[in-house]
Amino acid sequence: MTDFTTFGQQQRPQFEAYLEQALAYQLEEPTLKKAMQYSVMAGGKRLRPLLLFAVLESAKLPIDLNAMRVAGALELVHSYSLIHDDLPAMDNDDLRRGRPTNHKVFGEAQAILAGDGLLTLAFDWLTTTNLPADKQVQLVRILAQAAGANGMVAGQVEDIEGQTKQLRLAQLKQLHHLKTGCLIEAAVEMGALLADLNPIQKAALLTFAKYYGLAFQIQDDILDVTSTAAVMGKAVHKDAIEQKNTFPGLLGLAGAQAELEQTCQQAQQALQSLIGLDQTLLNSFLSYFDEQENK
Ligand code: GRG
Repeated sequence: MTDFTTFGQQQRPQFEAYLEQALAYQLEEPTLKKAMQYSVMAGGKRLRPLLLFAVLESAKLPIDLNAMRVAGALELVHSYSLIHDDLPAMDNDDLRRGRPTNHKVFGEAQAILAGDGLLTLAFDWLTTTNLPADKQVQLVRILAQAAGANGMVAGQVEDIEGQTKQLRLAQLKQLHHLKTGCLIEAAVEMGALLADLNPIQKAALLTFAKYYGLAFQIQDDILDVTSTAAVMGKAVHKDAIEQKNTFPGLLGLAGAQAELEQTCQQAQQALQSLIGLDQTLLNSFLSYFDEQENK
């Protein structure tokens, strides 16, 4: 069984080729096409698609065109969320994935529309696979719930509102569960659905994803303090300047690092209760956090 780094190196090229070809084939309006392609094809770790693929790999199932399209839908939603998050009315960022943000290149109006186009295209993709209709409906529902008004959008609202008040640790965790965690959990849940896993396996995977998503956000907050814009491909030290609620802000840097370690252990424990699947690959996804520590 391969590890996270090797798996990513193996899967990213064919996934990106799929994205590139699907967007080139389907999109028509030239300005919108350019703006949508600009953000989707700007690199990125492709973490959510890789998580979905890893669930299939753990069940010894092939990563076929259906899986590619479903994972593509996740990446489209993720890319939309980053475009909108970077807008002046939201986080107001100039740099993303090492390049000028979408609105810096195409203007605010086109960036909003590129995000709208990506969000809706994701659901088009979920309903144009060769999967049975009932699975397509379930996939639509999982993604809509994770990305929508009780998921990522609600998290973004809480994030904006939270800027003017001091949050407690539980509130901060809930905010990030909604803003970042829900989509990570959806990736795993969609993989479990494609793999026809049983409810016990699915529950263990969702618990893993819950802690993985939280660890991901704690790490992001830590890197905002410890890393550089050159390494991260986006602005850093913004959280302190904007007096945002963060894990290092609430717990101190060492406290946030301890919280990260504990959260990774909880993710690992969830995997240990996973019966009938090879846990090695998903377990190795936790090494992402060790790699980031040196950045
Ligand atoms: C606009 C409705 C709406 C929501 C935006 C996800 C999000 C909500 C905002 C992103 C803000 C942010 C930087 C959160 C930190 C964690 C995170 C999601 C980082 C970006 O995801 P990565 O690291 O990005 O997977 P790449 O570039 O690798 O794809």
